[in-house]
Formats: sequence, structure tokens, C-alpha cells
Amino acid sequence: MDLTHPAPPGYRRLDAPGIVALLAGVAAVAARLGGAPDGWTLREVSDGNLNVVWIAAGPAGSVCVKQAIPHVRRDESWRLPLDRAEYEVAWMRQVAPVAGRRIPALHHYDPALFAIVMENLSPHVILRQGFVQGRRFPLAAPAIGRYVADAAFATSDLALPFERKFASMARFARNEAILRITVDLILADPYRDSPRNRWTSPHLDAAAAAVRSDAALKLAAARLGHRFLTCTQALLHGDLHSGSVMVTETDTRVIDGEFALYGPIGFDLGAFLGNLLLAWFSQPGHESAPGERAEYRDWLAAQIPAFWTAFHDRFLELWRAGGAGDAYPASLFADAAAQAGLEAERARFVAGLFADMLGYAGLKMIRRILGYAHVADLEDIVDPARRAACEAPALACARRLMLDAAAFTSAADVQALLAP
Ligand code: SR1
Ligand code: MG
Repeated sequence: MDLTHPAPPGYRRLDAPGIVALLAGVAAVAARLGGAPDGWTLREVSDGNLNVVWIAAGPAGSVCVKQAIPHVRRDESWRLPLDRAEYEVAWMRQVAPVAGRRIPALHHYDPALFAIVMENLSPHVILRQGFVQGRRFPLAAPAIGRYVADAAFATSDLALPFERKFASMARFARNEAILRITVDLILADPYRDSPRNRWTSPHLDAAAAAVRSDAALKLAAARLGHRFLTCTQALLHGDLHSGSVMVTETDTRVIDGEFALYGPIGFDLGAFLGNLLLAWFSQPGHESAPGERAEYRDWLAAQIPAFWTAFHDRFLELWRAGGAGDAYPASLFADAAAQAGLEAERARFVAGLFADMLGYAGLKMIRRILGYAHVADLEDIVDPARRAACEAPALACARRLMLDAAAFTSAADVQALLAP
């Protein structure tokens, strides 16, 4: 296998004139922008770890252009294949029927340039940035809970006959380089010596070493990792942190589906929960006076049951309405006794998703504090002592979620963990 991932012929990294040429060549996109191409304005807004992103605007409208580049954006030595753009487009196409306007509209895909032209979300902001600024978006957490329920149910064996689900699994099964990032950076690196790890040092040196020698925690991480690789419940977003959500007060969108894969539904749930918790733990680091963010913190904590309840209620609503899948076929549950048994089974199933969510939330928190890719919630706290003071209790919370998931029976229990 060629691990240098050379770019294929015909590929070039787009600059502003290259993007204008690409967009001018797609009549529907050119019409969306309006006017003449030489009047369009281009602005690079790259922010994530992997791709370059531009906003193009004309007199009639704007679009977003996201291009895969053959390496991690800030590390040219870390080579990556370009096909993650194809997986993102495949994810958009597969979830669009149930997600609707909760994902950006796909305007065009250029397979030679690995460039996606999509709806420019404006005036949306990245939810994580909103959390750092202490802004409230009351619809966001319930909207993400409902989105996960809709996308997960629709791509699961509850809704799809196995032939269609297996075909979809095959479509996403080779997203290998991206899966390797998740496997290494989330499931393993924080629990072993890795040159990619970093943390607030020296403040968290002892805490990082303790994680690397914590047999129970490493076993929990390995168990969750095994489940992640083997439990193909549904098509996941695969990277559903607060940086993959864009919001206004009234609209919530899920972006960046390039990590899509089949896996346990709790992985997506845990990604969002873990990042809500990181936002909560980070708040004292953003205060200009002690207690300034206390009410905001309470609001963040209240988003935990809002998120879980929205997911739980919607997932069960869809299941009770029935699906065309081969799992739990309606023909086996016609009489009242069988119906009652199925309802108890549904409750057991979502309790399993809840436990998975807690474990994966813990994994997601630890990787953002001890691993390669950190988050603005904590990184924006400039004073390392203050940052570490937020990170240390977040690590303790994550450990509890990974080891003690069974002790939590409701989202209110998780919220209570944050009570003073
Ligand atoms: C090298 S990529 C690091 C992280 O960025 C993405 O957003 C994913 O979270 C990935 O793990
Ligand atoms: Mg991303």
C-alpha cells in the first residue's frame, strides 16, 4: 500500500482563480452566485484539521467550496488520501432524505478536484465558538438529538432490509484512512506513549501518565474500541462534535460528514455529549470575574437531558411507527403479549445506546485533552494553569463515564454529576 497518498492526475489545490473557474463552469452554481465571475469575491475560511474551505459570493448569492488536500492541513508530512470528499458526498446523499435542511444542500461535486460545492451557511456560527463565547442556542441540542435519531434509524436494520443496509455498509467500508485517524487518535493514543499526544504541561504531566498506566481505563477504552469496530448499528456521522454543528438561534445544521462509517449509534451521541461536557468544564477558564459564567454553565448542563430526551423520544417514535427492516420484523409481534415484549425490548435497546453514549463521551473528552487534536473550548484559555484547572476535572468526569456507565440511568444523573 502506498502510504504517501500521491494526488491523482488532474488534481490541483485550488486557489481563488481556480475556484472561480470551477464555479463558472457549473451553470447552476454560476446562476446562484449571479453576475460575472470577475465580480465574485473569494474568502478562505479553513478552520478544521483536514481540508481547505472557501466562501464564494456574487451579487445574487454565495456558496461554500470544500476541497480535500493530500495531507493534514497543518502537517504536510501527515499524508492522507483525497477520497474523504467522496465519503462526505456519499454521507450527504444518504442522509439527505431524512435530514433535509439539517445538512447543507449539495450543489456540485468535482471528482477530479475532490471539491464539494455546497450551501453557504450564513449567518450561522460554529456551535463550539458559540459555547466559547457563552452564547445560548436553545434549539441546538434537541435538534442534534433528533437528527441522530432520524439518521441512525433510517440507516439501521430497523428501517432497511439487510440487502440495502449491506450495500450501504459496503459503500462506506473503505473509508480507511479516516477510520485509521479515529482508531489511533481516539481509541488508542491517549492511553499509550505517542509522539502525537500533547497536553497542558507540566500541569497535567501526572494526570497523563496516570491515564497511560490506568489498567481499568485502558480496558474500558479497548472495549469501547472493539464495539466501535464491530457493532454496525447504523451509518454514523463519525465526528459529531460541536465543531461539526453550525447554528443560528432558529436553525441547526450538521456539517462535515467525511468520517461517516457504520458503527454504534452511541458513538455519535457520545461525541456530542462529550463536547457539551467539555464546553461545561471549560467555562471557568473564560470568565473575566469568578462566577461570571455560572448561569451559562447551568444552561449548558441542561442541554444534556434536552439532547438525550430528543434523541430517545424520536428514536422510539420512529421504531413504534415501524420500519421496513429485517430487525424485529412486525410479523413476529402481532399479538398483545408479543407487543409488550417488544416495547420492553425497545427500552432495553435505548438503555444500551445510553450506556454506549456515556462511554464514548468519556473517550471523546480524554482525546481532546491528552491526544493530538484539541478543542477551542480549552485551547482558547491562554493561561496554562487556568486551562489545566478546567481540564483535570474533565478528565476525572470522563474516567467516571467510561468506567461507571451503569451507575447512570438517566440524563438527569449525568447532569447531576455536574452539580456543585
Ligand atoms: C488529524 S485529524 C484530527 C481530528 O480532526 C477531525 O475533526 C477529527 O475529529 C479528527 O480526529
Ligand atoms: Mg470536521
